[in-house]
Amino acid sequence: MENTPPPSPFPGLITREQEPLNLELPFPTLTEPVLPANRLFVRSHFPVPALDAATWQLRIEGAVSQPFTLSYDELRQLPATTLQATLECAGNGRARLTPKAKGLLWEQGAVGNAEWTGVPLSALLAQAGVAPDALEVICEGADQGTMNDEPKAPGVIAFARSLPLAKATRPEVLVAYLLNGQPLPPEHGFPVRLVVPGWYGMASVKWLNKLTISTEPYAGYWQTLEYAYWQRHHGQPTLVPVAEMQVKAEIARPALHEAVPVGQPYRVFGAAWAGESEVTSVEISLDQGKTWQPARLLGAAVPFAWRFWEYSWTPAAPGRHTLQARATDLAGRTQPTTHDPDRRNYMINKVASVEVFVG
Ligand SMILES: Nc1nc2c(c(=O)[nH]1)N[C@H]1C(S)=C(S)[C@@H](COP(=O)(O)O)O[C@H]1N2
Ligand SMILES: [Mo]
Repeated sequence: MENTPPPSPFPGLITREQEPLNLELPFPTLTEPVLPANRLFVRSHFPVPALDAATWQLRIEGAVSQPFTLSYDELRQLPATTLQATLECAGNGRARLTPKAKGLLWEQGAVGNAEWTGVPLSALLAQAGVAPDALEVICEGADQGTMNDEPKAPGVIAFARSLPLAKATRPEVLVAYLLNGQPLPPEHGFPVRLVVPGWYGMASVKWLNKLTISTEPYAGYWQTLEYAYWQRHHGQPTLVPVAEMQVKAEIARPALHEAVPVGQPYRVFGAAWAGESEVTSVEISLDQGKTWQPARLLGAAVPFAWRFWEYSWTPAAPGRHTLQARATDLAGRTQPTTHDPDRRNYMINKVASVEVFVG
């Protein structure tokens, strides 16, 4: 029918913003550890650029001995790596902050896990010959626009983030062109994006078209005015770019305010991830955090990917109950009970909490 909109290419995702496109996974619908491309959340700051793989180029320049330009076909001929990576937006969970935070109010689902294929960034850096005094790689996307919230960006800017060389040269950081074995969908960065496993999503620059190797720390819009948080250095709060994902468990089921039958076993289910580390345990509390019981980790640990977990709960009494979940990583780091205001509206990993009705 003429007046019917075309079917959504992202069935079931929650629209947080239409333009630019921002879509969230309804987390209680989680079932598969590797999500199909149309179930991955979408986070964009500008309209999706219409790019053509036949004319796309990646320029590598700056503090290098051999600047060069790479075409899509040339990139696809280089030795490739395939890996899983869980990408979480640094603002995921913002809807749970009080007082109400500024920014998109993501609930639980600005996170997803998928399989990516691409060329290790380290190979391109080696080909360019990075100068001995180089510090960072500034990674720029083809999308552009104006940022009008105060403090405003100075006119039209691109999306760009820098990666310190220590991370940029790790084997897991990919210049990716396949998502679950298929070319990237336009919304996820077609034809080529960066994938930075273990780091919050903003590091994985989509529509990648330029790498500038720099000898100075980059202080661009996306790592100062946005995606930066306070660290206390020398007694002074200092803005630092958001980087590694914090350890976190999310409860998929029961969903918030779900009705759960009394006296029957209920399968509490969710996912947990730990940035560059590994989830070593997930625990559940039914008494506001006084005591914790171990949940069961499912499947095998996959580096940089989330891990599903379950816990069998038989509620004994009707009424309101609060379920809490927390994960711990290999370094013994666990989740805080409150959000540290120094993190501003990013890196939200306070203990997950879901209120349900038993009856
Ligand atoms: N070029 C470009 N890259 C980008 C963004 C963007 O707006 N433009 N958003 C970033 C943010 S904040 C996140 S969380 C991830 C989301 O990736 P996805 O949309 O493929 O899920 O992309 C990152 N890369
Ligand atoms: Mo993000």
